[in-house]
Amino acid sequence: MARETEGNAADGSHFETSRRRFLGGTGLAAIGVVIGGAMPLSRDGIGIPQAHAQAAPPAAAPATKGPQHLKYPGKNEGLVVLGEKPLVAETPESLLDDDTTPIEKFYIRNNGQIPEEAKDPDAWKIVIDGEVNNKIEITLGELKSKYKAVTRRMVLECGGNGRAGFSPPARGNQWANGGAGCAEWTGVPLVDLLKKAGLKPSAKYTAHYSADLHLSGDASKPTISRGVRIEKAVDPNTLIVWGMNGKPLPNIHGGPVRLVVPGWAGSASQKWLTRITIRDREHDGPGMTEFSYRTPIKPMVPGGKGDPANFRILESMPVRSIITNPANGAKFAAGTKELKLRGASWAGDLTVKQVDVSLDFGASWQRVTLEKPKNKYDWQRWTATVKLPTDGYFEIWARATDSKGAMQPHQAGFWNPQGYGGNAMHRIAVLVG
Ligand SMILES: Nc1nc2c(c(=O)[nH]1)N[C@H]1C(S)=C(S)[C@@H](COP(=O)(O)O)O[C@H]1N2
Ligand SMILES: [Mo]
Repeated sequence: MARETEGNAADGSHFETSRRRFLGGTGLAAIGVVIGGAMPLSRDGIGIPQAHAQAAPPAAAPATKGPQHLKYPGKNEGLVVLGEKPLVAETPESLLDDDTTPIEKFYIRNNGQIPEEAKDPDAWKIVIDGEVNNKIEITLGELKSKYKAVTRRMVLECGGNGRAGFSPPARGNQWANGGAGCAEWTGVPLVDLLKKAGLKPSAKYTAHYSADLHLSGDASKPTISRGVRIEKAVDPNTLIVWGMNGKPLPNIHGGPVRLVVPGWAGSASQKWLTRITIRDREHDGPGMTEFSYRTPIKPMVPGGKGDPANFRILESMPVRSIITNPANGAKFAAGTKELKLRGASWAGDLTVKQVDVSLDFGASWQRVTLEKPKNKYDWQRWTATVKLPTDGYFEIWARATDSKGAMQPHQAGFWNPQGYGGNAMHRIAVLVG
């Protein structure tokens, strides 16, 4: 859908040129330049739009250095590189404006080396073993022909999404809100294979394995091997997928075949899937232990050391909303009286009940028009029209509330060493006139 055609009047091509120049820096930093460098924004103050945090890595990078853009075949150059080895790139919120995230705009998260593309995808083998009555060995070709495929639009979100909002900075890739995307996934519910294999009463947990080499090149070390409670594994929305947006799953996204465990930390969604071992206890592969994908049971002191005994596994992701149009740093003609906003929101295993926006730093809020999800685990798109009282600098804040009543906080809280669960509300800055 050509969304550009339905945006704000000021958001036409004429303006587009100047905005691009305007955004040559790092969004808000660029506004600072435009209005004379007097922007009272700091990374830790309440007035810091999260999008700014994304462009400002913790170790005080020179303020003039903008985001590094991704150069990867088939990928949009607007993606921002968070790490090169392994390759990690996030999607700026304004590039998540499509109802279904196109492959070219979908975020990338690797922990190890990217494998060579499979020469013969249908010959790819998947094994299901462990606490099952009948071990299964199946090729992708057989999986496609013998099982009934489903297609669902579902959010995949990195467990560290929102990490850049933590203060002091948490360890790991400094995601703003773009470690997430919503694609149409085609595959077979994992439960259909588990039924065929026959789960033993002792089956408690899954362990996922794949073909990507560890960064060190040591083939005996799995790059990452996470798992989920058996209840999540048998949820009909947990899929073994080979299709993304109607195309074969690209290699960079784990093709020819991966898991999609929607609503939970993306790390459970093993790419280049080769084996699922059913275990009789919580899995303990790389990414399961100590502080990895775990959050504190009792809140800990920010920046503190943390006691592994006080941590539990992160499962469902928290509620989040993003403003996808306008972009952070957008500039509008003098006299613009209203802005049309678009966004998306999602809430892990839950749905989103309400999204509100504020133009006055949270003093007053206005409810948006929120769409229903297409199917469970789809994100919910929203729109709103806000009135501008005058020309000048405005921040637009958006906050979502999930179906259980939990609302996004103003600041990322419940600090933890690896920065999970950061879902501070998204803020953007716009300049009118
Ligand atoms: N084999 C393998 N699977 C993996 C990973 C990985 O490094 N190797 N990264 C995980 C993490 S942390 C996330 S967030 C998602 C990212 O999927 P994407 O790159 O398709 O966006 O894949 C998960 N599956
Ligand atoms: Mo992730």
